[in-house]
Amino acid sequence: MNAGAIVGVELRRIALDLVTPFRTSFGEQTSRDVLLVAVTVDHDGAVTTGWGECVALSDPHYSPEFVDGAQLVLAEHLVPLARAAPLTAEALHDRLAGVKGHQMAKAALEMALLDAELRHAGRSFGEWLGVTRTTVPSGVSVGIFDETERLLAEVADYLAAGYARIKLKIQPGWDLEQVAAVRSLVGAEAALQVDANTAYTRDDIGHLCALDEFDLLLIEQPLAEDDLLGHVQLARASRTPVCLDESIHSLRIALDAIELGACSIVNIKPGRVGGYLEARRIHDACVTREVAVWCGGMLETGIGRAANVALAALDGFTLPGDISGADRFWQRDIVVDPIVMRDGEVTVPSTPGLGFDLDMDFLDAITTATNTA
Ligand code: OSB
Ligand code: MG
Repeated sequence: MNAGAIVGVELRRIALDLVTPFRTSFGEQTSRDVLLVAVTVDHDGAVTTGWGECVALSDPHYSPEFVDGAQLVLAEHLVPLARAAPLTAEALHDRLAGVKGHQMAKAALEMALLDAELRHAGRSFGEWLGVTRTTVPSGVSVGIFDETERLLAEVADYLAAGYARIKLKIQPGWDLEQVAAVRSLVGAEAALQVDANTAYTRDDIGHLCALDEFDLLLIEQPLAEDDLLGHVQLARASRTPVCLDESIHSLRIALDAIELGACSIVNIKPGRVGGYLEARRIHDACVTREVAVWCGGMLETGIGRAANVALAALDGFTLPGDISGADRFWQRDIVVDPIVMRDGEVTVPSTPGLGFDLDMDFLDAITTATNTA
């Protein structure tokens, strides 16, 4: 696509309450303070606005990045580099390479630029990626509760709704008993997996092997982000496939983790790896190596979710993603066409851009701050 000149950037913060608190081993979310990035791009005199969403959470408890930090990095480092000369979304990764880390901030800017380019070209993200599927299976991530009964009731509701796969958040003290209870509730055939968000240590490898009897699709990120060797040791000891989330920041780390045997499945989150283009490269490399991938989620609004659904339609995404219907997290989404889960599937967007149109009245009503950069 043609290079465009960024002629305006808006950094907007919105406050969106979750329909129900979402608890993980690293904390509880009751609402999201989301940073949105709007870029106005001039392509040979035609001016288009594109939107991106930064997936960084309020506190640095999932990743080192957090929303206030991401906004500062965007305003003071990334936007000035992006504005220095016309560019395409594909060129942005290299343009920003001098800034170390800050993948989520970089990804948000790349999304906005890509959305603007695709809208200008009248192309959908799915078509640009070359996907052929029109729907993808929809999985749901289920949090931690005070009581197992509550967990079972939630899981029963999601199953009844038709979700194609259930993911349970686990932590020490909330694992074997709960997974056993859920497995007997859902039956032997149901697709079930767990996510520990780094809550265990190498000393727990024996304990984690006790999950093998529950026929899980995978265990996601049991150990620390930087404990690749620990994950190798667990993968050797257990039958449950090990999947990495927090550890994977780039294509290079993904390839190293696979080659070392630290994981046999990769959770691809575009925000965590610096954008959808790096996400695509990781997907492609995993396909070559016959490593299964799936699309993770970060409690995104309809902006991020639309793009995730298109990405997840690539052929290598052979496992259901954390791409639930918008109503799993939001009373009202910021897009006019929120994701709907039906018969265990969600539909790949086909409109120009990343695949959403904003409900501007609602967006304005929940905006807490707007800054130009
Ligand atoms: O570890 O996958 C995770 C949400 C926030 C931060 C980390 C994670 C999650 C989820 C939610 O599990 C998945 C979703 O957005 O549907
Ligand atoms: Mg995870």
